[in-house]
Amino acid sequence: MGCTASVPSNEEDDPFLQDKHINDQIEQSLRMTKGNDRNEFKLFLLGTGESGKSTVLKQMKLLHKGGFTSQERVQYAQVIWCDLIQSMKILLVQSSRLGIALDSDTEGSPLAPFKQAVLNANALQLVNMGAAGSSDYLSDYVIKYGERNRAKSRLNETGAPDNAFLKEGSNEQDSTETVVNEELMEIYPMSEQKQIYTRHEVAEAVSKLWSLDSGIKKCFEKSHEFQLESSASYYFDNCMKFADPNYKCSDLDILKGRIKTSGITETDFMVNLFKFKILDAGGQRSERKKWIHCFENITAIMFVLAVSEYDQTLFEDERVNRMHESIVLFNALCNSKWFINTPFILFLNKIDIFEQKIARSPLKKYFPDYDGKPNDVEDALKFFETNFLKLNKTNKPIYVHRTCATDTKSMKFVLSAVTDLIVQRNLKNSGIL
Ligand SMILES: Nc1nc2c(ncn2[C@@H]2O[C@H](COP(=O)(O)OP(=O)(O)O)[C@@H](O)[C@H]2O)c(=O)[nH]1
Ligand SMILES: [Mg+2]
Repeated sequence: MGCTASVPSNEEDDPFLQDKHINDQIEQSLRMTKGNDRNEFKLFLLGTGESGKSTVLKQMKLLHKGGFTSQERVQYAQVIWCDLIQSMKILLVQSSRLGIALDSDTEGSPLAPFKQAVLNANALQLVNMGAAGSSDYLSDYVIKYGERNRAKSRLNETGAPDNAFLKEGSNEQDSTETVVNEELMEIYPMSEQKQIYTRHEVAEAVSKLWSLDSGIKKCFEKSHEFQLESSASYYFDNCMKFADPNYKCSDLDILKGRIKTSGITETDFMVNLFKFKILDAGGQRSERKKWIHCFENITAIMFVLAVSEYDQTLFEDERVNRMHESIVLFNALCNSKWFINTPFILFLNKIDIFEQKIARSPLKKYFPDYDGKPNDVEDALKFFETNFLKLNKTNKPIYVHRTCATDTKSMKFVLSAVTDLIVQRNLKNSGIL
C-alpha cells in the first residue's frame, strides 16, 4: 500500500551528515531556481468539512512558525467557551428528540438546577461579562450555529450527492438565527423569570451534567446521529478552565478548537530553506466552488479524510453519509484534468476516534460490502485505504498516512515525511537527484 512514512536511518541521526544534506539541498535549490520560482512548493489541503484540514495546518504552524500568538490563545478560548455551551445545549435538544430520559428531568433531581443554568446561558453575553477578547471576533463564530442547514426543509434543493464536487452549495450560510436555542425553547418553554448565571456557574453546570447525568452520556454515545462538534467531549472534560474569561489556550486546546474555515487561506513556511505555501480551504459544499481558482501550479494535494465519520451524515445535508461524500469528492479531484500528474497525499485522519468507534458502531451497517472482521481496526482501515486507492485512474502516486491530526508528536513525524517527499520528488523531477 502507499504508506511511505520515512523511518530515520542511522545516517539521518548523524548531525554532520544532516548539515551536509542541508548544504547539498541549498546548492541544488539555487541551481534549480536560477531565474524562476520553482523552489516554492504549493500544497493544497482538500477534503470535506470537519475532516481536519485546518488542524493539519495548525500542526505545520507549530512545527515551522513558532506556534500560536497570545491573541490567538485568548480568541480560541472564547470560541471554545461558546462551543462548549452550545454543545451541551445540543445534547439537551437531542436527548429529547431521541427519547432519552435525563436524570436532570426527574422530579426533585439535584441536577435540575444545572440543566436550568445551561438552558439560560447565553454564551455571547457571558463573554461580554469580562473576557479579554473582542466579542466582535466571536460573534462571527457563534453565528455558525445559526448556519445549520435545516436539512428537512431543504431536502429538495441539494439533489443527490453524485456531483458534489464544485457544485453550488445549499446556501447554508443564509440563515443566522440560532436554531439550537429555538429548539430548546420548544422543548423547555421557560415561563419563569430568567436567572443570570456567572461563567463559573455555567461551567460547573456543564461539568455536572456531563459527569453525572447518565442520559447526557447516552445521548453523546448516539452523537453520530446528529451534528455535534468532534471535540465536544474534550470541551466538557476541560470546561472549568474555560470559565476563566482571561484563560489562554494551550496548544492542545487550539488543536481541539474549531473555527470553520471560509474562503481559502495561504500560509508560507520555510522548511529546510525550501519555501512551502499551504492553502487551506473551507470544505463544505458551498465553499468548494472557490477551490478551482487555486488549482494551478499545485505541487501536491493533501486530501484529508476523517475515517471516523463513516457513520455520520453531512452538516450541510443530513441525507448524505460523510464517507460517501468524501469518496465522491476524492474521485472527482483525483481524476480531474487539473491533477493528472499531481501527487496526492491521503491522510486517513481521526484515527483515534475511529479506533474507539469501530468497537461499537459496525462498519457493515454503513458499508454492506465490507467483509473484514467486525470491529477490527486494521481490516476496516485497509478496506477504506484499498477503496480510495482503487479510485485513482491516473498514473500518479498516492501516499497514504494514518493520522491523528490533533496529536503533535505523531504529526511532526508525518509532516516531516511529507515535506521531505515533496522536496525529493521535485529534485528528482528536475534531474538534480
Ligand atoms: N480527535 C480528533 N479530532 C480531530 C482530528 N483532526 C481534527 N480533529 C478535530 O475536528 C474538528 C474539525 O477539524 P478542522 O481541522 O477544523 O476541520 P476542517 O473543516 O477540515 O478544517 C476540530 O475540532 C479538530 O480539533 C483527529 O485526528 N482526532
Ligand atoms: Mg478548516
